[in-house]
Amino acid sequence: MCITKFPTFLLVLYFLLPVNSCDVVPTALPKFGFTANGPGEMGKPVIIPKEKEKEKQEKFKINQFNLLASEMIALNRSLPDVRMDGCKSKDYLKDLPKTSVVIVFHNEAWSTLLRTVHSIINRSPRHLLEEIILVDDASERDFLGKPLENYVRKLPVLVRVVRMEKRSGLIRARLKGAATSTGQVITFLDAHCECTQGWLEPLLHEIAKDKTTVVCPIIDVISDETFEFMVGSDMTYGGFNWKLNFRWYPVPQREMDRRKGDRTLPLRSPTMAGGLFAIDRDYFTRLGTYDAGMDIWGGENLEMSFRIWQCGGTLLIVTCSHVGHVFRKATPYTFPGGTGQIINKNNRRLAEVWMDSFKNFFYIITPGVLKQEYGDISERQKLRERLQCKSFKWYLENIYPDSQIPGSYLSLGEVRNQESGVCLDTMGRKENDKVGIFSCHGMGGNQVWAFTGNKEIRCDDICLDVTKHGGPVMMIKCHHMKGNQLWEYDSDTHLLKHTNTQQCMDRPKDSSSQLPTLNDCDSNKASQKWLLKSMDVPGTR
Ligand code: LR7
Ligand code: MN
Repeated sequence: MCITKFPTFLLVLYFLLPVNSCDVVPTALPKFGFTANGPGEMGKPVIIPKEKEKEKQEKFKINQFNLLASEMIALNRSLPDVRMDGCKSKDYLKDLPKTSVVIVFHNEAWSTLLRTVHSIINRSPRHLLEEIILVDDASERDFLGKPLENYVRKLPVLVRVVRMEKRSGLIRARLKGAATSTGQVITFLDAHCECTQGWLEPLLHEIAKDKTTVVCPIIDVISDETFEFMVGSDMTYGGFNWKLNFRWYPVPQREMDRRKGDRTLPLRSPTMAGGLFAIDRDYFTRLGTYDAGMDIWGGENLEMSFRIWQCGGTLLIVTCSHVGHVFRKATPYTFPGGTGQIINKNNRRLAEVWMDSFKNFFYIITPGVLKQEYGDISERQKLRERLQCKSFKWYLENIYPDSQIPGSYLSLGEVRNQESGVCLDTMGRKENDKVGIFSCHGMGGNQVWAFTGNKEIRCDDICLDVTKHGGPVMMIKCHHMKGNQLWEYDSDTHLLKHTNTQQCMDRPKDSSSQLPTLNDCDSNKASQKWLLKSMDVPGTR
């Protein structure tokens, strides 16, 4: 039966090889065994010739990356050693624990999945690798069935394929992978990664030193267009914004100072991207593994990050460890139940369990999520109590003082002009544009501002910023350095004074202008009086 799937030249091959037909790689293209100058070797980009442009575009749709390019690259392609020089001469502990590597996938491409597996096998010291576990989250591709099992059986490292009975999402699939695995450390990877020279030892070293340390490599970028391998930066770390989107932000000076400028030392990161990390098995269990009430995709990375820090652990980016990941611009698969609903549900679960009253930042900027049901969270709340985890305020103040959500704030809501009933309003404009002014509507959205303990007026990662007398008042990315983003509020006079110019926020001179201005402060002027009002978040329990 399987024979008929293959073109004649492969059939011939079949009779020459001591395997049954189903053992043959399911598509004819992905190759094992590289040649020094083959496509993509040493992480070089693969350029598809013009005449194949159409085929490229067709295949791109399947996985939302250039599948044609990926299939031209050997499954065991070579990569450059991208480590900093100081990393190459480091000594690691003698008795490092063994790891199981758990990879979950749904409809992953053959070439990217197997290139992940080969890169692990080829670049991990064998005595540190217990096994590789592939968890199939109910994929609908024939080649990920028996052919995958037959292929991995012949590899020199134990690779086990386990299957979810129905589509469950990456969170529950990882839980199954973890439960199946036996290594002392569990390393999770996405299904389209490539490990580089020396990636594993520094990760295991940090865990061996302290079992409550959770470690991530630097995530290098494998281009979704060319599969070029591009070195990731050690000068960014994980954060998040008010919408609870994971974001990379520049490593702050305090973290450089703590490491005395040595960039080869692990970096304390407020959050992790989620896909690539290693954790001690017992610590994973004690910490409450994952929230199994989360579906499909999203939110679990922040949930775990908050949990690690708030419950006494440490989250590090180990800058001597590099693993590439294919970043794509769109997801290729379906979200049963709706993309928005699933992500909102997961985010509500993490906000409700871990963020205390700071969840209001999330709710006020995306009021639509309040309608989203999020199921029973009592077990996770009990976990938080049992582990005696610290507050979210503690996390913001001690682990993430440069967060977009301020650890302390005087108000979160509208900034209302007392006299005229107009409010500061982003007008839907973005960064580097002027802030506007519009009738107060009390609905949050574009009229939500926090006056922070650091005396910024900010909406998410945007701060009100003035560079010259008389304004304009600009919306600039918050820089945490006070300067032009420093304001003072006098709750008696209601004046909002910009410190550098020593001028006060004023309503526009001419009523048709929808821009606030700065004028010399005058507490007798009603047009300079602003009410900083904290809004209620309805429906929170
Ligand atoms: O239903 C699903 N079942 C799955 O098994 C949906 C996904 N998956 C698998 C999928 O095949 C892949 O191996 O889960 C993995 C992650 O999904 P991706 O690769 O489609 O998404 P992503 O790379 O954008 O995912 C990032 O965010 C996720 C949030 O839930 C997870 O935390 C991913 O692990 C995470 N990936 C990374 O951190 C890699 C670096 C990206 C960044 C920043
Ligand atoms: Mn991914």
